Amino acid sequence: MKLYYSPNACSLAIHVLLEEIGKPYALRRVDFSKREQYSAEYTVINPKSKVPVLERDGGGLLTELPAIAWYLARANPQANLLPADIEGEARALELIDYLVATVHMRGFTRIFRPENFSPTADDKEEVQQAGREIIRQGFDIVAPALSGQDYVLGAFSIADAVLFFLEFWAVRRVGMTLPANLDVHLRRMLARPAVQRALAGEGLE
Ligand SMILES: N[C@@H](CCC(=O)N[C@@H](CS)C(=O)NCC(=O)O)C(=O)O
Repeated sequence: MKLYYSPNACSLAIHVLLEEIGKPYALRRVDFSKREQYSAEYTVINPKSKVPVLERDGGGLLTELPAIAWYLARANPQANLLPADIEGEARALELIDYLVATVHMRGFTRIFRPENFSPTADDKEEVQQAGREIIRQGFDIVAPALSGQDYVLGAFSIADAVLFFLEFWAVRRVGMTLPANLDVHLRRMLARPAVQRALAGEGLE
């Protein structure tokens, strides 16, 4: 398997999951600073010009973080990355969709790419502030799931890897203070050897 990634992009969640699974995989960096995601070579891999992309051993390419996370969990049941029951699996997907579609795409993207949300540069501060509010609301909605348990669905799952990169971004890229439960979750994630290997593999600490 090969992961197309960019350091400290949302592909970090998939990188963590590959480390949790523990099978051999290759990494292929997509250099955003050179706008490589828009290159002719890369748009053959992903016409959406995004990471992550997972190239499976059979050669099939898979895009979209939630789909890749779900695929890796189902293809590697021995890694216990998803609850075994249908209710638990649905809850994992419910949470991941909210985290990616709302907290990442509507929240963090407003901060990192304000120009995508307003044609006027003067609106930058307002757009970014709205992004912070969306993130804060999202984190407040998710935080109670961590009351009295170590991981969002009880046992470690793909949902924790997704929550992790958002917590990591909030602290390291935006300088936000996390709700207490998420702060503890972030520390717990940072203590996992698989997370440490993924961060080291991307040149992050
Ligand atoms: N819906 C996509 C979003 C992926 C995404 O937004 N990736 C960002 C990095 S966090 C990206 O590749 N951005 C490159 C660009 O927009 O130029 C998914 O879930 O995989």
